[in-house]
Amino acid sequence: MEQISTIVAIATPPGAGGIGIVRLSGPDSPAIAKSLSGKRFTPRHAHFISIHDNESRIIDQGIGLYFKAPHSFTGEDVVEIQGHGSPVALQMIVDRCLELGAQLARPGEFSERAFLNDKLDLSQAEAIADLIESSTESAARAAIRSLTGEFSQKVQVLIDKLIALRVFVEASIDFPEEEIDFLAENDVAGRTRKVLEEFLQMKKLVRRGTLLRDATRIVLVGPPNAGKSSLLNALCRENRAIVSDIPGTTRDTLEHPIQINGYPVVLTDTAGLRENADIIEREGIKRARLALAAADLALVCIDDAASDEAQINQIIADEVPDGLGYCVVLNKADLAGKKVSRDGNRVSISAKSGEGVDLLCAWISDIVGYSGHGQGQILARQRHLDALKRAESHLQRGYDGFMDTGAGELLAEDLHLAAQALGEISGKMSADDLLGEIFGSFCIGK
Ligand SMILES: Nc1nc2c(ncn2[C@@H]2O[C@H](COP(=O)(O)OP(=O)(O)OP(=O)(O)O)[C@@H](O)[C@H]2O)c(=O)[nH]1
Ligand SMILES: [Mg+2]
Repeated sequence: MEQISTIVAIATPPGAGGIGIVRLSGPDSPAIAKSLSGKRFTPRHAHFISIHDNESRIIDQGIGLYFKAPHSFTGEDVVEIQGHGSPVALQMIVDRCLELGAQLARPGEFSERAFLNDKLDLSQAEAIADLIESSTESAARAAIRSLTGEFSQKVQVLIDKLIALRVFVEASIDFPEEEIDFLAENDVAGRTRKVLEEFLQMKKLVRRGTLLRDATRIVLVGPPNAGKSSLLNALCRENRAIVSDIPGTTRDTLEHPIQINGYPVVLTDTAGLRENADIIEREGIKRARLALAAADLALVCIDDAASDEAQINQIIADEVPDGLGYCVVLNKADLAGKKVSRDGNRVSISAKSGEGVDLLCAWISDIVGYSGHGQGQILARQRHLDALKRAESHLQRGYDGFMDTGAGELLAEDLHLAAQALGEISGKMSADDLLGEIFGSFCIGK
C-alpha cells in the first residue's frame, strides 16, 4: 500500500498580516507539531507554543491546534500553527516542517484529500474555491449553498430518478408478458419525458449558476459622440470614463466591473467607430472590434437625435458579429424629444441624466437570465453544465430510439450513460485526470 505523506503549506494569503497560518495534514502531523513546539497536542485544544528551528532558536510564538482524524477538514490528522503573519517567519515554519519530513502541498491538495476521504464531493470542493474567489454577495451566497451540498443533492435526486427509470425499463425487458399493464410502453415513454423536463429545469438553474461565477462581458459600441462613455459612467454610477463633445474622445478600451441584480458584469467602453480616423483612433477602433469579438453581449449606442433608421441598421450589419446578442441603446432621448422606454431590444434612454438606465439594466437581466430572485440559486461551473448537457443528450437519444423502435435495451444503456455523466458533477464517477485538472486550479494551502 502506498504510504500517505504529510503535507504542509501556508494557508493564509501571501503578504504580511496579523495572523498567519501554517497547515499540516497527514499521519506525521502530530509528531511534527511536537518537534516544532516541544509539546504534545491534545485534539481540539488551543496550545500556546513557541516554535523552534533545528538549533532550538525560537522562530515565532503562536497557537497550535490539532484536529485528530477523521474529524478534520481533510479527514486526516491536521495541525494548524497560527503564528504572527510575517511571511518570513511563516516560511521558516514551513521549512522546518519540511526538514521534519513533511512535503510541500500541491495547489488544492488539502481539498483533494478532503474529497478522497469523502469529506466533500467534487462540486462542494469546487464551491470552496468559488466562495474564496466570489466577487459579489450573490455569488458568495450561492457558493455557500453549493458548499453545503444543496447542488449535490439536486444532482443526486436526478441520478436516482435515472436509476429508478432504468430499473423500470429493464424490468419491462425481462418480463414483457407478465405484467403488461404495469409495464406498458407508454409508461416508460411518459416517465422518460418527465425526467427530460426535469433536466430542463436543472439546466436553467446551472446556467444561471455559471453566470454568477463568470462575469458577463458587455461591450459598448457605436459612432463617436453617441454617448458610450456617458453610458458607461451611468451604469457604474461613477465618473470613470472621459466624456466630451469632441468626437473621438475615447481611444483605448476601458473596462469596469459592475453588478446587475447581484450578477457580475464587466463593461467595456470603446472608441467610436468611424471612417477617416487618425492613426491612434484607428488603433482604438481595431481594439473596439476585438473587444466585440470576445463579448457576450453588445450595447449599440446611438445618438437618437442625430441618426436615422438606415444608419442604425447599417452599424448593426457592419459591426455586430453574427449570433451576438445586442441591444440598441437610443441615447440622448432628451435631445430627441422622446420619453425613455423599452421596446424589444431597443431601449431609449438619456445617459447624461441617467434616465432610463434602469430599463436598460432590466433588459440585460432578462436577456442574460439574471432576473428572478436568487433564492435557491447555486453556484456552478461550465464543467457542470457540460456534464448535464451530455447526460441530457444520452437521455434524449435513448428516448428517441425507444419511440422509434420500442426497444428498451438501448434506452436502458443510455440511462446508464446519462447517470454516469451526472455522476461526474459530484465526482463519484470521475476519471483521475479530471480530478487532477480540477484540484490543480486551486491555490496552495487550500
Ligand atoms: N443631451 C444629452 N447629451 C448627452 C447624453 N449622453 C451623452 N451626451 C453628451 O454627448 C457628448 C459625447 O458623449 P460621450 O459619452 O463622450 O460619447 P462617446 O460615445 O463616448 O464618444 P467617443 O468617445 O468620442 O466615441 C458629451 O458632450 C455628452 O455630455 C444624453 O443623454 N443627453
Ligand atoms: Mg467615449
